[in-house]
Amino acid sequence: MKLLEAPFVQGFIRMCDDGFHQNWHERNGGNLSYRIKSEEIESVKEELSRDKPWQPIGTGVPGLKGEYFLVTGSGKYFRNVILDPAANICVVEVDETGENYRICWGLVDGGRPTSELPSHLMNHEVKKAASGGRHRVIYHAHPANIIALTFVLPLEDKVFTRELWEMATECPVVFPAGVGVVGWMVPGGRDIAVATSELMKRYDVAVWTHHGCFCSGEDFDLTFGLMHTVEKSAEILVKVMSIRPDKLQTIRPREFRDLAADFHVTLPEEFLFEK
Ligand code: 2HA
Ligand code: ZN
Repeated sequence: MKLLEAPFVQGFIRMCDDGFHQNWHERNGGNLSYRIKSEEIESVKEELSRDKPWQPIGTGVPGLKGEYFLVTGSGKYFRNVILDPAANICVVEVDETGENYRICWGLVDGGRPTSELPSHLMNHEVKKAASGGRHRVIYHAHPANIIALTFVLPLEDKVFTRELWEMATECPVVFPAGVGVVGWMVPGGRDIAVATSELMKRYDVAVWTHHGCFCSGEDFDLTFGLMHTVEKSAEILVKVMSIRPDKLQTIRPREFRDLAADFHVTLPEEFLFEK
């Protein structure tokens, strides 16, 4: 099969374009990675090269040794992915030590995989283990309302989780584990990767203070839908806070428990505190 026609590549390209049209990817902002299934990589193997040098990831991901990923390129713009995927995204392979990667396809005009490769791969390693191999997509975006909230809410998991849950009845069903918050850190390196992947052991969503958001999911629909739901909820909260300083009514802890019972989700009691 032609790599560019493979359904997983088409799904990846569509998600980049959808994210751009949501206004989550100004300039070269954001990055996306997909852990490719063995039958998918097998179906495109004629187009994979073994000639490029191994390069250090900058962290160790032994749980991903031998795996292949489709990832956006460092400095590349999401808005250009649909026009020229081969110049803006790439397939990378992780070596048998989990310390190095090499480019097997793409970035035809040169370049490197996303500057957030350490965060993506450490999150993949954690989510692969935590989900029994089901999670395959890690998505980083810069949605304006989530970022805005990091200036006005305390940077605590329990505050972000509870406020975002209250903004739409679907939210506790879509992200029942809640939302983790990473304080401000320099992006692109191992430290922020470690902090994020620590939160990802428990959550599918991590907010990066004054920067953006990371989401993890099983496929492109679920992961894009998760970012979309969190950002929509943040938008409602920004509107509510703009209209008046306090809510006249909201969803109460008892109502969250009723919802959890009917929708068969478990909501941690620590997020159902009385206010
Ligand atoms: O520019 O979003 O976090 C890509 C990024 C870095
Ligand atoms: Zn970013």
